[in-house]
Amino acid sequence: MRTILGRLTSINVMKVVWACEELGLDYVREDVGGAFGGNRTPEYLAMNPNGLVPVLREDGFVLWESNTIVRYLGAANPSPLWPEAPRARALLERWMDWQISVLNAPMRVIFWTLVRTPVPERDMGALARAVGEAGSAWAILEGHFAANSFLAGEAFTLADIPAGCFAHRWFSLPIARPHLPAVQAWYERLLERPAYAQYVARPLE
Ligand SMILES: N[C@@H](CCC(=O)N[C@@H](CS)C(=O)NCC(=O)O)C(=O)O
Repeated sequence: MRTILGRLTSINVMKVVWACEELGLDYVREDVGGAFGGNRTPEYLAMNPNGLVPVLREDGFVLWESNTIVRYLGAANPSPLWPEAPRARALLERWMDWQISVLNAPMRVIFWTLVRTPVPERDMGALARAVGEAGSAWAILEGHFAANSFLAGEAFTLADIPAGCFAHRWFSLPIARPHLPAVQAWYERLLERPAYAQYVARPLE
């Protein structure tokens, strides 16, 4: 039995759901976190001491950190979406780490300012700085997508999932985006994937 604990409005939960769908894995998902709560109980903290979502539970095995969960699902369920060769895999993993280390912080500011903060309380200076930083990060991908359809080359892989989740926010929110046509074309390719359209490209809340 595979269970994803986490509300679907969380970008990190979306990553895991999208990965399960792409890999054709059975799962159930339980709403935890945000307005649903349940992530500060002793039972939950025993699974994830950070009190954050998502958590993946497979029988007695428990795992947290969304990108780690996506990597684990790929490794445990061999498919063309997650290559076995160490170098091929490392070239994908670097983009997943890049999402956490470079893209995450400014995208979080943009999302929280425009979606989760009441208008009078918004720090528009911080928003402008974050849009600039995120734009510089997306420009790095623009260079990559000038010669590649996906992060691994010509085929979609699990490496597209972490940054792909942020692409929907980047292209949906009312911000002054730099012109990055290759990144936009990648986002449009992701929108053609049924699981992305259903679980990631949702109204922002
Ligand atoms: N690095 C962690 C971050 C997890 C995280 O920040 N989760 C947020 C939602 S996106 C959370 O649990 N917030 C508290 C809540 O939902 O109650 C991961 O990728 O899994």
